[in-house]
Amino acid sequence: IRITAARLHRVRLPLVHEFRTSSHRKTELDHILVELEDASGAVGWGEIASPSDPYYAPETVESCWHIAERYLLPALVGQEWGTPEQVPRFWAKVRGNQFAKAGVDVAAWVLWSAVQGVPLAKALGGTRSEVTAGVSLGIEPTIDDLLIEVRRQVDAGYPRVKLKIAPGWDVEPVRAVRAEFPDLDLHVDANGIYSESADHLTALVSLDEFGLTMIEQPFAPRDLLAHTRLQRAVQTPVCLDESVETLGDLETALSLESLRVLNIKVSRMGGLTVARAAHDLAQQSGIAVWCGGMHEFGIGRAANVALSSLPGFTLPSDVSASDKYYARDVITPTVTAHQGVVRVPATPGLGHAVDTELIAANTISSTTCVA
Ligand code: OSB
Ligand code: MG
Repeated sequence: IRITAARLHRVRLPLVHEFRTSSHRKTELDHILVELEDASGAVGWGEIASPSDPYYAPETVESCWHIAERYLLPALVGQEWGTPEQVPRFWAKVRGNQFAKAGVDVAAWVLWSAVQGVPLAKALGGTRSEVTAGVSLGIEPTIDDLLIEVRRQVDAGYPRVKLKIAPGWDVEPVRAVRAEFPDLDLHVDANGIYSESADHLTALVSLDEFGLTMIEQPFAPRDLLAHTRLQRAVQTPVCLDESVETLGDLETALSLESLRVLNIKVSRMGGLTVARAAHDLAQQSGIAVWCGGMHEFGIGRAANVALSSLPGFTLPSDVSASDKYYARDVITPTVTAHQGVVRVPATPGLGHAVDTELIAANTISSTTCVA
């Protein structure tokens, strides 16, 4: 395959419900859609799902645009390649910038699987025809508001709920949700906001009494030893998200016993090839994995669904139906869930048509790179 043209589209969509975490607050999202075209005219789409501010990871929408436009697309366009595993080599010199890389990597996988006539999930080695989704709920103004949101999602059929926590919004909201939903598969995500101060540790250890499935990323990304120490002190499995950007990070975290569960995100790991390798390593190491999300539009969401079809993804994902996030999504049909179950498409490539009209109507800026 030879890419002859590559386009970036910065697209803005409003969220149906404001989302707040310990690190950010959003009512609308700007994601960069990546469109790769090969010499035969075939097209593959990917999505750069970076948050706008550098609070989850160091990247921003602007940094992703810059890296993709200046480094990733020029390195790829005009080059000959056989399989998508070869694509990241073109930008091997570029350090970090996983979100930017992930969007281009996904576009290459989508293009390649479409040209081969195989579903993206099959191309990756996926074995499931359906995957189970949970939901991730943000910090709400009050505990009553949170209970309303949990009720809404449980009624929609989602079997697992994750709650964002932060100091001052942890033990009490979890206690309230647990009291009303005693059997719910429930876990918490702190996005790295806690320290090992006495009051923070008291709160984290107190969460042990609520039968949570996991505590996700309590401490800052590089603080692997803090996660190791917490895991020794609590029964609840510690899950890593932000800490694991590369396979090397995962190896280090495994050898330090910093985690018992891994959240694998296509965006955070720089694409499907690395995300799949993380899945393989976790599986060999006996660590349960699940697929996390970054409020992706339909293109990134469909890639997450495809990744989740790999055999090691045994825990419910954060890849909920499009309508939890957006009134209109950029693919047709949109991603849907019935009782929390999402079907994995069996048609070639992405398995969804891309709604180029909706994209054009919501595009803020675009650029093209040609051979
Ligand atoms: O930590 O998983 C996270 C959203 C933005 C930034 C970080 C995270 C999240 C989510 C949302 O939890 C998951 C989703 O529903 O896409
Ligand atoms: Mg997380």
